[in-house]
Order: sequence, then C-alpha cells, then structure tokens
Amino acid sequence: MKVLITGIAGFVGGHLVNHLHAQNTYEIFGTVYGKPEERLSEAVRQVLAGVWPLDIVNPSAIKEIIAECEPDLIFHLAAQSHVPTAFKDPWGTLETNIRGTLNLLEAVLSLHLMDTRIVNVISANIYGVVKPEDLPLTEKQNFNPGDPYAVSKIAQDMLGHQYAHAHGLKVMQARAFNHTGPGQTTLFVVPNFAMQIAEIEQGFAPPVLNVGNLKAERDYLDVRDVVKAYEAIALKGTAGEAYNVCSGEAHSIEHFVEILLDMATVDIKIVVDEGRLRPLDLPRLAGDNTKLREVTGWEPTISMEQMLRDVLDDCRQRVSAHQRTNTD
Ligand code: A2R
Repeated sequence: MKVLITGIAGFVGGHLVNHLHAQNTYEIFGTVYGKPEERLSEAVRQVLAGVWPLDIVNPSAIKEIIAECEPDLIFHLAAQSHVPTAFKDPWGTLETNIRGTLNLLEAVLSLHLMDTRIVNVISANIYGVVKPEDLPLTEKQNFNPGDPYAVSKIAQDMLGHQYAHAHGLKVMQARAFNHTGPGQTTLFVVPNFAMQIAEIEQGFAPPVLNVGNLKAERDYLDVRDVVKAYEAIALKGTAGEAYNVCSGEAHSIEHFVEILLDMATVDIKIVVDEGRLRPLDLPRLAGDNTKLREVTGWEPTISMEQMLRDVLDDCRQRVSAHQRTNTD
C-alpha cells in the first residue's frame, strides 16, 4: 500500500514513519519543508520510497507529487503548528494550514483519486475554552477558537468535511489532543521540563526547574499511540467524520512534574516563572475517545509513566550528544 506523509520531517512525521515502516506493508513517500538531506536523517531517507521538498502553499507542487506517487493513504501533517508563532504571524499560519489543505484536497479531487483515504490532522485547540460540564469533549463540541492557529485548524477541519460531503473524497478529520514523546521540541511543556532536568543532572544548569501554571490539567497521549490512531483512522474511519485522538483522562501538569522529578537523579527545586503563564489558560481539558475506539478498535498502550520516562531519557541523550559535539 502506498502512503504519502506531508510534513514528514516534523515531530509526528518521524514517529509515523517508524510505525508504518515496522509493519513492512507500506511503501512510504513524504514531503519536507526544505531540503530532504537537511531535514531528514540518512536512516529515515533510506526507509522512504520517495521524498520531495514542498511548500504546501504552492498548488501545482503538491499536485505533481500526488500525481507521481498515486497514494492509497495520505497523512496530512504539514502545518504551522506552533501557537505563539500563530499570534506573531496569523496570516502565515492561516495561509499554510488552510491553503495547504485546500491545495491537497483539490489535487486529489482533480486527479480523480476517489479511493485515496486522507487523514486530515487537526488539533483539539479548535474547541478552545470550554465549560467544565462539557468535559470530556466529544466531536459534537462547538468550536471556540482562542488563537489564530485554532482558527486555521477549524477551517482545515471544515474543508475536509466539505470535500468529503460535496465531492465524495475519503477524508477523515483526526482531532489530536496534547501529545508528546521522544524528539519533540522543547517549545512544548513536557520536553521543556525534561530537558531542564537533563541539563541539571549533567551539571549544565543550577538545580532549579522553571515552570508555568502547574494546575492546568490536560489530556496527553504518547505520540506513538497517536500515530497508531492515525493509521487506524486511515484504514477504518468513515469519510467526512471527525475523531478525537485522546486518552480520555486529564492529568495536572503538576503530576507530570512530580513523576519527572521522582525520575531525576538529583534534587531539584521548583520555581514558578510568570513569563511562562499563557493567556487564556484553560484549567481542565479532556477528550472523549469513544468514537475512535468503537469505529477502529484503537486503544492506547503506553502508560503516562513510560511516556515521561522516554521523553526524559531522550532529553538526557540529546544533552550528552550536544556535549560530545562541543568537545570534539
Ligand atoms: O516548520 P518546519 O520547517 O519544521 O516544517 C514543518 C512543516 N511545514 C510545512 N510543510 C510544507 N509547507 C509549508 N508551508 C510548511 N510549513 C511548515 O510541517 C514541519 O516539518 C511539519 C509539521 O510538523 P511539526 O511542526 O513538528 O508538527 P507536529 O507536531 O508533527 O504535528 C503534526 C500535525 C500538524 O498538522 C499539527 O497542526 C497537528 O498535528 O496537531
């Protein structure tokens, strides 16, 4: 089966390649924002059947790629995915995420690839600030965007819905709640804390963990369970439908910090840094994954402890590798 992954060099893309490659049943193609040889490791490039540089905002480029590889499945991950960047550059975010999705759907439609199944990756940010009584959120929850990224993802979700219903494309919306795992940038909270701990352990920082709002409760999955959910949606999802990809449980960030600090090899003090408190902070967020489980049979398999341990170990390795590079 031929698979095309847009945004393959991103955090989720790497994990999706690992998961699909391990099954030996997929021929994997990808697109990269920039030069493949600069954005992908040699090991990943060797696994791929083809890879193209792509700015997804360019309509003819994505059409040429899809025409060449004629994928059975498309995982659309390419996006401007960072919320603070969306506040700084709202139009750039809207353009990449909306225009990019439109270009992809138009390409599939104009090439008459009516059997190609597309996973359109959205974010739980679309639900925005919600009432406690609405938790856990189902796919029927109203959209209430609090940032330009969420607006772009609502439009992306609605485009998938519309192209499925108006044109018969087999496109499903995967609404991902928080996820983390090895390799995520430290712009995100879990690897940020883990990296601080790894740097402290290896003597590069004083024994102080700078944190934001630890009371916020979030619904986290390990990215390796997320990519399995995307595959399950690709194979078993119903065209035009949206699926929450989430654990179904909310845990406080404070709980994550406690577990990470228990795993640390040194004593570390917590300090609240006002600069890390985000505006529009939502006290509690949890999704309902019943629809995803019932339609696809997907179940998460990685515990929260395992997820945190693997992120911390990955950060430890990144700090050691950085140190080796600097001393070579
Ligand atoms: O920003 P970069 O240089 O890391 O490139 C990102 C790429 N990308 C683009 N690709 C094609 N044309 C563009 N105009 C464009 N702008 C950005 O998409 C990156 O390699 C990839 C997205 O990966 P990440 O930012 O690491 O996101 P992640 O965590 O893998 O999330 C995957 C999907 C995204 O649609 C999120 O919005 C959603 O999951 O939550």
